[in-house]
Amino acid sequence: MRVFDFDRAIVREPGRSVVNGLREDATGALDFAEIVREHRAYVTALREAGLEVDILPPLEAFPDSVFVEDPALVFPQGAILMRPGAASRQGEVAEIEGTLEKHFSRVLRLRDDEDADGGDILVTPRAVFIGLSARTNREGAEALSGRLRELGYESRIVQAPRNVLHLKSASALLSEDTVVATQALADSGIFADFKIVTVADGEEATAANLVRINDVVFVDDRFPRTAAAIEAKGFAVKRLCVREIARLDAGLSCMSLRWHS
Ligand code: CIR
Repeated sequence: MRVFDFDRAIVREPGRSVVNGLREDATGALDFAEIVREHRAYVTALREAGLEVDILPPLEAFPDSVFVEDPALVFPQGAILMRPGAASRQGEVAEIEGTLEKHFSRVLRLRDDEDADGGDILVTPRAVFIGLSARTNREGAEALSGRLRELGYESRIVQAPRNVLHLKSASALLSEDTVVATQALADSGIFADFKIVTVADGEEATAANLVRINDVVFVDDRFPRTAAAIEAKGFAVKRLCVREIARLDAGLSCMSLRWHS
């Protein structure tokens, strides 16, 4: 089985409070109805890709809880409850714990001072990359490395780019030996063991905030030239609109937890 072979996913519907979610650029009001439309289209795309999707109810007390990728990590061998680096998101962990216990017989945990967001974790067949960022600290990264070892995974702690929220805001796995990344991340050498498709000139770093699911790569439709570069390498691409969701510093990987049961 490949690390991007999935048959199950967990998502959470956005609550009305999602418009108050964290964002670097807080200019302009967010459009709740549009966020709901984009989220629904994403869930439909997951189903079309062959996944059975567990849809959790909205949590108004946690505006960013639609981004279920951050409070947990999931693998066929078990799940790890993370410790989001943003204070307003830490309660999301307890909210998803019961769902994970329902799906996984092993659920591992981090301690309170061990901050790590799922958005900083890039799973590859060679190692699980853990990005140090404003949300993932050294203590969190090292503790997570230990939990991953318990599940049978080797990890590598790397520096996430400073101009984006998470490591996976600017990189993703495309195949067992290929990643997509910004030119700056490619130049940093962290992906020296991989073939690299770089984000097209003139497109934002977040063009690499995409996700491979089974045989299809979900790409943000604002980035046609990066999508074309991925297609040119022989990958099937599904273009999805996440314009409004992207205003919350989020993208295609953030909205689901995916695993093979
Ligand atoms: C946050 O700042 O936490 C949310 N507004 C966006 C989280 C995006 N999550 C992800 O990239 N995994």
